[in-house]
Amino acid sequence: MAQSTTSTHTSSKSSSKSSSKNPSKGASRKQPSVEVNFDGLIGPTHNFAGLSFGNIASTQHGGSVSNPKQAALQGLQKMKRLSDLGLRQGVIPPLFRPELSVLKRVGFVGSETEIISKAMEDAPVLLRACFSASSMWTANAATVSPSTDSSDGRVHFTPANLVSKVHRSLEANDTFRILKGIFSDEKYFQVHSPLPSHPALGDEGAANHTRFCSQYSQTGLQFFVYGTTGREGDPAPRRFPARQTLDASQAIARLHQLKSENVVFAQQNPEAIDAGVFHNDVIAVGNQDVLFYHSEAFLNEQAVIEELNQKYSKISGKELRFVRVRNEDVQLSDVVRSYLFNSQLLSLPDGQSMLLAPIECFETPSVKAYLDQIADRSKGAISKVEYVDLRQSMQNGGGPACLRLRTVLNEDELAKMNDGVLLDASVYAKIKAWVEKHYRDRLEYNDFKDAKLLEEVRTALDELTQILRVGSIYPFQL
Ligand code: SUG
Repeated sequence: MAQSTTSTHTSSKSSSKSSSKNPSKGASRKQPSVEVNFDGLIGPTHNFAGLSFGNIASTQHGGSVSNPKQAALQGLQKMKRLSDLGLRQGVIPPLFRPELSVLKRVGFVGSETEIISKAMEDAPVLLRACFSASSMWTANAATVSPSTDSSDGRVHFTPANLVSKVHRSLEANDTFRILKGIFSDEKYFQVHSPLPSHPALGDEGAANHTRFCSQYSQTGLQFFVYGTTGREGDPAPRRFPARQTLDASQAIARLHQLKSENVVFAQQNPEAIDAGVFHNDVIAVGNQDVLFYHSEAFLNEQAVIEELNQKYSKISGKELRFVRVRNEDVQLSDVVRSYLFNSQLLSLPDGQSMLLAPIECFETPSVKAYLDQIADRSKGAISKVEYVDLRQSMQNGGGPACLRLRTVLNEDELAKMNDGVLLDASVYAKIKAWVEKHYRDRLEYNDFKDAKLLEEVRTALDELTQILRVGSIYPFQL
């Protein structure tokens, strides 16, 4: 299926040890940095619950039978592909689901099976929310700023509060703990608390954040895209909710100690949100000096592009490359159907840039026609395309880019993080065997009351913490 192929290299875990104990700005700047994609491993309760109003795929597939095993293997295969391409790949373990503590907090009592049966009758939406495996979409886990950009020379993480959807809001505190566990050395990393849980500070993480740079180890320009200012009279979508606010984006930039000259805030086009573009990463993707985007992505497109250009050239002395797809070439409805812009834009070790696109792009004629000519159309900014089958995640509105959290790290930082979560051939083989052993190949709503399911999940996740060497991270292990 690959439109073009690349020679493969196997990535290996970082073996370098820290040469500098002081992550001063100067020291970090001189070191080579790499982008590490941390993908969310798809959890054993992956199901189609129709929980995300405004996300068309989620609504369309609500109530269908899911295949958690296939979902996890599809996601894992994508991680393996990146690793084989010579890129650094990490794994974020799934959160434990069902999150029964929420059902207890809203008054359900009794044994686990009693709580679930009662919730099935009285609070089916909440029950579905508690079973959701939505932490797989780690582009929404946090916003990350590399040490080169932050005044204190540390890597900053802010877990997203995800207040817009109840099932997603249940992720924030656990994500905080997991990130804290992986990036625990406070000399190098700061994991902030999620922003306060209120729609006025609605934050969806890296799905609305892009960083431009000439090389990963250079200072970058951080681009925050929000859905609404929240102020009356300002442009806002009418049909579907805007999930990210300007106040939230500004708060992240402040927490991460970014300089105002290195930051651009832009509003998403409300009409795009109303067409099903619930995050900016459904309509734009950037990497290094390239922004690949659709003409309907931003309100005040011209002003946004000018500000990006101006700030980027001040930082780097170079120009950004914009690859703009017009509505005449690919209509907004095809953007949403195919998830063209939810592709991963990757810098390969040989210097080429590759778009890793969902297979649905291959199957959407206007998009396929565009991608067949991508090297010419982008004037070489995007060299080639490869397609990946992530249908299980895609049916819930999550493409390749949703499944990964990009983190730029230098050698010291790689050495200081918990490297058990970095993918190599051995970790890959262990996770694959683990999925094949523990996961079901069909799951639907009625299965939630099966007491065996909970036991299966506990046994599986307990084993996973040993494979990834993350210690006891789940409530049932404490
Ligand atoms: O938040 N879907 C997720 C998809 C997240 C995609 N992420 C990015 N674009 N970065 C969401 O809407 C659907 C769950 C369900 O309906 O069962 C869901 O949560």
